[in-house]
Amino acid sequence: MLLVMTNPALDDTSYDQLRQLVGLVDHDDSADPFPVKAMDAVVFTVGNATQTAWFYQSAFGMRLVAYSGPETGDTERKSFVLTSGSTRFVINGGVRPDSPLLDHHRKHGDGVTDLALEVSDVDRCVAHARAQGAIVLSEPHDVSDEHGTVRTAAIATYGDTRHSLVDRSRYHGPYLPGYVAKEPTVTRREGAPKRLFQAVDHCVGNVELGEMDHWVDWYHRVMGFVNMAEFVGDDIATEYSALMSKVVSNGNHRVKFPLNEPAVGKKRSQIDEYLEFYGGPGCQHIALACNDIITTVTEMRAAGVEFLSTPDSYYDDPELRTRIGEVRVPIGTLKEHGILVDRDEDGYLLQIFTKPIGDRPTVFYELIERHGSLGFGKGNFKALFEAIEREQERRGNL
Ligand code: TYF
Ligand code: FE
Repeated sequence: MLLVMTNPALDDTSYDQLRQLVGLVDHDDSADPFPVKAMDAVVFTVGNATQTAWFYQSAFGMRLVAYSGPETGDTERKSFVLTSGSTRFVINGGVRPDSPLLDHHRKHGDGVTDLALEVSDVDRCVAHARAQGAIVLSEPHDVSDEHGTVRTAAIATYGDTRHSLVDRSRYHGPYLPGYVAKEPTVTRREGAPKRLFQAVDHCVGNVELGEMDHWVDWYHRVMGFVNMAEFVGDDIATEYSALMSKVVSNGNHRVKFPLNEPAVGKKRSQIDEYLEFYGGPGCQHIALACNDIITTVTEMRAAGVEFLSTPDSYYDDPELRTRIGEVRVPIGTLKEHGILVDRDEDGYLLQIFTKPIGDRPTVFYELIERHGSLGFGKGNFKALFEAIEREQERRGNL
């Protein structure tokens, strides 16, 4: 059965829209050992949740929808919930000096603590995960308020990152019990697009040298995820990327997790730089699926978001045109905005990458507009990794 969750707390995004946006494939999940519907939320721990919630409203055009904090009875932390289409971000910050969130922040800086997954049977998923040796951080339990009941649990993944498992089928509140609905604190400019992105396309993890295959195997065994075709192997690694990468996904590709490890190359790996500054493995980038990447980049740039620059030679390469064929905008427009383009047997995609968004050279974003392609921009790896290395060099970390 092909069903998309119609989650009352999120804007509806139809199955057909998602199919194009994130590259869904047909899949019957009735025999899956750990059926995953979608990302429930990307949960961040940051040094200043109040200002980060402001950033995601003003620069990423997200809608503030829920809040929990001292004013609502949570004396430990402030927590802001923002959405954009089917995307949900939760931004947490510690209020008291002894908050464990502040310990997390001291160690990792601003980062992703939880890639929360929406599932329909929390108990079944946890039982399977435990049998496969996963560490259960929180046993299945109900949390309730006047809006209903959520059943949830959590398992550990790479580094200090976790996967909360959330069944919200019996819940109608703005996020989780304890949260109150919150009005936006930033007024949208008149005429601004309704939203700048619609869905999370993929979430990438950086792991230690030699650990990538362990985590690929972990996602196979624990979550029943499958390998996607795209990977960065030895050949590309030694030539220019300085990283190896494999992609795992749930059956219908709604949830995709590329996993990177550093490779010993000519230069110091960007993954080593991440691991040093994050203080271990963690989430490296979140790719956001857009309907109109040109408008999104224009809006985000105007709000101060910095993107990696692509050299003119990328667009002036006579082979580019034959490689990509017809795309929906002229190459000149892509060049003007620094947007990369790649084509494979299924179609094409447009993509662009931000610089790291915090103080540490760790977490960044990708914007992606898919037109049939189910890949990750393999044809752009060289140009992309060279752009990342230019930034690494500017930071003195190459
Ligand atoms: O997610 C991906 O695979 C692409 C390419 O450090 C990529 O966005 C891979 C590794 C990396 C940056 C981008
Ligand atoms: Fe990516």
